[in-house]
Amino acid sequence: MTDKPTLDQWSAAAAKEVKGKDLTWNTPEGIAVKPLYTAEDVDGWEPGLPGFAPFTRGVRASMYAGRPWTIRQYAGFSTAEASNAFYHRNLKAGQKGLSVAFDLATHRGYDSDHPRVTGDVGKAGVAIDTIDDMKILFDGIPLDKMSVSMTMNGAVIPILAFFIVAGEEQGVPRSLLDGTIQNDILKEFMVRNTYIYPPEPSMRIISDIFGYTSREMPKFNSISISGYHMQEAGATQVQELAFTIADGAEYVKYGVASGLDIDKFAGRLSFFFAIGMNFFMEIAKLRAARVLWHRVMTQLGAKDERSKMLRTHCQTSGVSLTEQDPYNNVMRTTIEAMAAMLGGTQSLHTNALDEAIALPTDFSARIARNTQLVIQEETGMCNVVDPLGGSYYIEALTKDLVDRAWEIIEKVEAEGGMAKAVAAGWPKAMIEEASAATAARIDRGDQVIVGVNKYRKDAEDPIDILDVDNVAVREAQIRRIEKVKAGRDEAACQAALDALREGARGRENLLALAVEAARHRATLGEISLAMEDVFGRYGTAPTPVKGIYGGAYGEDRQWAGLKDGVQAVGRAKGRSPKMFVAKMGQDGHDRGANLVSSAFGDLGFDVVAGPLFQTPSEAARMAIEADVDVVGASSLAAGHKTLIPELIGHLREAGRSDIKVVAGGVIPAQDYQTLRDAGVQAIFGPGTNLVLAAEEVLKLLGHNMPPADVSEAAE
Ligand code: MLC
Ligand code: 5AD
Repeated sequence: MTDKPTLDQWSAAAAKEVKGKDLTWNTPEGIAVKPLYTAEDVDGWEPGLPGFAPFTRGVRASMYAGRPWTIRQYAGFSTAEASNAFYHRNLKAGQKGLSVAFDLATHRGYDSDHPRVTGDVGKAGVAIDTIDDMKILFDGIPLDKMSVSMTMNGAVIPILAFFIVAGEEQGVPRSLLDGTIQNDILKEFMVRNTYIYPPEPSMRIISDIFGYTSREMPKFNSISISGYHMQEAGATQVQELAFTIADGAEYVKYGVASGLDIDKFAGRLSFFFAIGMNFFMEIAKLRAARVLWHRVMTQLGAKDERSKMLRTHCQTSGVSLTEQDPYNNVMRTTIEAMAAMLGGTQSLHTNALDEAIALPTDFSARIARNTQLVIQEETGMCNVVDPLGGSYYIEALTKDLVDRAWEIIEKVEAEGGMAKAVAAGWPKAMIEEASAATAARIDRGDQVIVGVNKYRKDAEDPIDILDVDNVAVREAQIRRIEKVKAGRDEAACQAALDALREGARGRENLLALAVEAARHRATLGEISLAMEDVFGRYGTAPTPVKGIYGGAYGEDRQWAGLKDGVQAVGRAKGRSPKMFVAKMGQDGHDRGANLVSSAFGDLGFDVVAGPLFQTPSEAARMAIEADVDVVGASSLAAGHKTLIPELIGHLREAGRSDIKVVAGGVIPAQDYQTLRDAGVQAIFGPGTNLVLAAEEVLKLLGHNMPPADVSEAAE
């Protein structure tokens, strides 16, 4: 018999195989992942059993062996009719729960006839203006049987009111409504940007919803505390974990401060995480999240174990998917879906392969849904609870993530909680720094994206994508708004809106008042405005991070050459080249705009980072007043074909057609010619290398980089 080999012997054997190369993997969150984990790494760590505190191994004893997670695909586009038909087709094909995506006009509390939203109606989700739209959306879908998630944060009061009244008019009392409202405003201020009101009244709205739903809607999840959008904005998994749990703690504190008993509402709080490509880290993240929430809720004084149980939805990561070689996205999503289920999610959305450029078609939605059906019904993976439990690596990662996230949570708490931290801005800055570092890693090729910065195809094959005609949708919506307004008891409707306005001044429950207004056919815009009259509308200016993107390039020759180029243009002009980064329409996705501002700023451009939500004429005015050389319009929510041509029109009218306009973001190749015909001089789609983009912009400003550098960059 030979002796059991020791860890030292293993180390020596491995070092010999790789000739002494360091096999440690330093992840973006600063975790040094070793090439081997053993019992020593989990000494003193006890994950417990599924269904029992702290729920490390899952919230249910039988987990998927008893009931698989809910296949819940997020969807919505164009009109209520079109989305309703899509839902019916999806349910017939195996989807189990609904999840509504609203358009950006709706998110931001505007009716479709509002002049600020012409580019956005029906584009990124379904347009909902009135209770009639909501009833059509759920036509033929019994709201006492089907659980419905609604991703709504800004206009959460009118949307939830419409949902309640749609149920009533379907014959379903609100006590039987099953579903989830996102209702998570803190992450909106941090990363997603579909807020309407300032932070203080926004937090009151959340407490009002907790109060109303805990009394009246016992089956309804009153919030979906979301880390998803943080990861999409560039957060590391540790940041996502920490800020999400800290957000949850903050909401609980506000609920308690508003007079609610913690155990009366905490059992209906739910969570939402992103699942990216770091497979084992994502599995560990969900396990760590449950441990952390249990700890936080125990500290906050919850007694009922259900109040401390973290139930979550997951969505595979949008940013991990690519426009280039899009069929790779099917594999990426499969891997991510497996991480979500091995981590023990309750509900899951799998992204479609055309994610990086458009909303799903029936074709791409089918593959996305089938990804989950295949895992559930063909693989046997659901039959064993937490099959990775006890893996040295998974358990060690879980423990490590708990410890690292806890450090950040303690910092947040020491500074007075998440609302204060968000107001101070440091969580957002941390996320943007991580985002800039990731962009630089990818652009430099240090982090591989197959088909983008390695193994790229010479030419991409076009795929069929969904294109929504926002002009037609808007016209149809306006007709319905007019019809609803013409058919209502105007005096009763105005009285209900006045009561809501008064309630906003006082302390009455805003949701209860909005339900009354919805019954009287007040529109979403009217209900939102009644509260805006009292609370005001909130806005922020971006503050791009400095030195992170450029810092990653260090002494890089190509980078130095570009900086020289920027200086050369500056000498010719007598000042640095100036770029205005414009965000038009209701699209609050600012990751791309912030990255461009950071990278171009680091190169020496004088960058004017425009505020969110400008109209094309406001953007044109600001560009002219700042006397910029180029406008970079960033569009991630499909409004580009309306908004960018309008911007160019305004510049021309003002006699400033010399100002160059370039476009970047989620712009499908099919739209390039339309934009070029309108006068756009360069287009940077998803996966654009910012260094190459800067070269092209310099070229537009009359400076050509030496050809040697160009070929080097393309390698
Ligand atoms: C579950 N159940 C079991 C069981 N497993 N019973 C016995 N044995 C088992 N093994 C019970 C549960 O207790 C529950 O009943 C019921 O079955 C349903 O299960 P669930 O686990 O609660 O699932 P679900 O209803 O799907 O709820 C999941 C959730 C919820 C709690 C996470 O909040 C949810 O559906 N969230 C979805 C959020 C979402 O889709 N968001 C989209 C965001 S997109 P009971 O009676 O206990 O309730 C986005 C993108 C953008 O945000 O635009 O930016
Ligand atoms: N339908 C389907 N998926 C959507 N997403 C956003 N809007 C929709 C929609 N209407 C996806 C994004 C991203 C995440 C925010 O949800 O593409 O992954």
